[in-house]
Amino acid sequence: MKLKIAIQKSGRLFDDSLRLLRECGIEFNNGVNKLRSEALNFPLEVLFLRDDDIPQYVSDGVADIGIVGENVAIEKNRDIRTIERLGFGKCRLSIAVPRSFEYDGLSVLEGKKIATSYPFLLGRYLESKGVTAEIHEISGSVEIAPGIGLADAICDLVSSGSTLFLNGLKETEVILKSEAVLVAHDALDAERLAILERLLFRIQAVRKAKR
Ligand code: PRT
Ligand code: ZN
Repeated sequence: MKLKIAIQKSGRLFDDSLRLLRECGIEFNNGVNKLRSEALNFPLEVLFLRDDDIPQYVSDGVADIGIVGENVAIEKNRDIRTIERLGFGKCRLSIAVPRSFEYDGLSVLEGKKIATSYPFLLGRYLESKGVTAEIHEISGSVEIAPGIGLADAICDLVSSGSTLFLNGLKETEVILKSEAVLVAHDALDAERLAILERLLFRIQAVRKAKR
């Protein structure tokens, strides 16, 4: 019996996800085919997937656990449990408007068009604040939307802020502070739970040693 963990195949979370497992003392064959890989010294099998697919694979039980940005974990709105915050992949999901836009509070976005890849998180936030806006879902290059007349504002991930700056935008509201999280299927059997406990113990030890 092996616990199956889904991690991002390539992208911003790939290196740190694999590094965390290695720091937990888990070794892998190099020359893995990058679809799946079995640990040599721990009952763990790694599945390499697109980050967007990880919540579904974990809720369906194809993977038992996964490492994914909290932004993706919440946006996909699947039945999964967040087990542990992992301290890397930090960013924020923010609303931004053109620099010339006179912004004096969220209510100025009433009736406006906001482009985002995070319609669920944005919709939930606007609703909690009692603001009604038109959410325009696009899958990439969100930050160019205001410049080409597609939207009045955007809601996207920000880390340094330089992408916003380069596109003439300013950040006005932070709606989520995100980092990579360990998520789990919500009904793991006892055998899998026992392996997860062992893994979690090591992850927590690694995280403590870094503080
Ligand atoms: O191929 P796959 O679908 O797996 O990858 P992806 O392209 O969807 O995701 P990827 O690798 O870009 O990001 C994976 C995760 O990293 C995200 O879900 C976040 O949890 C986290 N993360 C951390 C970020 C950033 N920082 C980040 N800055 N994800 C994206 N960005 C982008 C942002 O969208 C914007 O375009 O970087 C740009 C802004 O960066 P700054 O530094 O200019 O502000
Ligand atoms: Zn993705």
